[in-house]
Amino acid sequence: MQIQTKLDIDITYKKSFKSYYNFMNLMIPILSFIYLLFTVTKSEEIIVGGNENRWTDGFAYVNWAKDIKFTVGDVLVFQYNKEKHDLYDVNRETFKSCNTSNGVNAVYNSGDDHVELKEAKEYWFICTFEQHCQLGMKFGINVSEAITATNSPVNSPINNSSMEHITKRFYYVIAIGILSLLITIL
Ligand SMILES: [Cu+2]
Repeated sequence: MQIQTKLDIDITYKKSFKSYYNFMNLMIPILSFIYLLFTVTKSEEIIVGGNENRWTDGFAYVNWAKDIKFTVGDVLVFQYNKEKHDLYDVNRETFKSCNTSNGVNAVYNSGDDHVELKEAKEYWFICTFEQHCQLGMKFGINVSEAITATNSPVNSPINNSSMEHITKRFYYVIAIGILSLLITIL
């Protein structure tokens, strides 16, 4: 009789233990999905040239920029020695010619410029010191519209950039799913 009771308690305990994990197994992917929805549009600060190079001469910014997807809301961070460099936001023609007598949208020279990409369009940046622009201290980017969870039409075509954002989060959800599955098995 005593043994029977102990066994009953054991089974009850195991059952509640199991149902706790079943609950978590369900909740984790759901919470992950909610997280995914709310983080798709998260903007990023992007250090131009990366941590090692920043904004300087003798670095191929065109190559650096071509591997990055820029979306509206991202902030470009230009850090440089302001005695040696500056930053001009220009149009395509001025980008090509490096002649700033016209086609200048904005001039920055603080040495730590944070440029928010407010519109889905092409942006062109150059340095006007010496021959820096001609030697490659310049780049252009194509900024795409950020997809938001709330206001994007369901059937709108998804651009590559936002797709990449979603894919990253998708892998995160898969990883969490596998993890919670392992917890349940163990
Ligand atoms: Cu320069």
